[in-house]
Amino acid sequence: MAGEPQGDCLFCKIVAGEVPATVVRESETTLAFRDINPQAPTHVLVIPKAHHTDAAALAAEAPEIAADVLREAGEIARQEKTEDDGYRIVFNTGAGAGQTVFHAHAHVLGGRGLTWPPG
Ligand code: D5M
Repeated sequence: MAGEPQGDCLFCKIVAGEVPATVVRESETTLAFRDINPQAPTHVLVIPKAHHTDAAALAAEAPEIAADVLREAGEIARQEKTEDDGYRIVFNTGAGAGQTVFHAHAHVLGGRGLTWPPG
């Protein structure tokens, strides 16, 4: 069921404390931790604590929490001092777009010049 923890989900295990992560922010509904394979000086993942498979599912199933994820992403940019130079919030959605973990997550990337279009 939407929002319920999934036993085989890596990010549910991070929320449960069963897999370690470098947590940088936490709210009642969200957790933010450093990406294990950083693509920029700042590369933080913001996830809903509840399990939703991707950003679109999150927005449909729990729109308030989708808003929490976006607000936390902005707070991370401020905390990491990437706000003034610009930063990127990315939701890879679907395997074809590079999504490898099917628990919604925002990548917050900053601290270097970011080109467009992305690869
Ligand atoms: O992004 C999934 C991201 O999750 C990818 O950038 C690596 C990251 N990842 C995978 N395992 C971990 C752990 N254990 N800690 C922190 N970050 C992790 P996607 O958009 O699905 O490709």
